[in-house]
Amino acid sequence: MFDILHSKICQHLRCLKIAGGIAVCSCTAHIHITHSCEYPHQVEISCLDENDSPPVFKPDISFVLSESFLAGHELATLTAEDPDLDSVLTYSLDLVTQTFFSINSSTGLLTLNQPIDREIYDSYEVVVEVSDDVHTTVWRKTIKVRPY
Ligand SMILES: [Ca+2]
Ligand SMILES: [Ca+2]
Repeated sequence: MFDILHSKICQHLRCLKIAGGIAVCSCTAHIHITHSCEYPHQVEISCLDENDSPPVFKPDISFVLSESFLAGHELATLTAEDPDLDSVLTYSLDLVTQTFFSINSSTGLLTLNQPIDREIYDSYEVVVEVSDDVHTTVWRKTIKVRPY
C-alpha cells in the first residue's frame, strides 16, 4: 500500500488546463510514493477531455436568396467547430425557419423547402442552432431576397 501525493498530480493537471485549455489528451506526472519505496515513480496519466466548451459557427458563413431558386436548392453549409475532442454536433432550425428551410442535422447543409416570392417576403430571418449535446450555439441572420 502507498499514498500518492495528490498535490503533485493536481499541479500537473492544473498546468495542462492553463496551457492548453482544451485539447489535452495526455500528460505525464511524477508521483512520489511516501511509504515502502525510496525512489520516485513516473506514470503516464490520460486526461479525458470534458465537453465544457460550446461549439462555434465558422465566421465566414454567407449565402443569397433568390426568387429563381427551386425547392431543394442548396444554400450553404453552416459548419461549426467544437474545441472539445470527439464532439458530435447536431444542427437544427428554429420553428419559423423550418417553414421555409431544411438543414441536414449532421452536415449543416441548408436547403430551401419551397420557392420564395419576393413580393410576399423580401427578407427572411434564418436561425440555425448547433448542439454538442450540452451546449447550444445560435446563428441568426436576416437575408434579403434578390429578384434574379
Ligand atoms: Ca474540454
Ligand atoms: Ca463542446
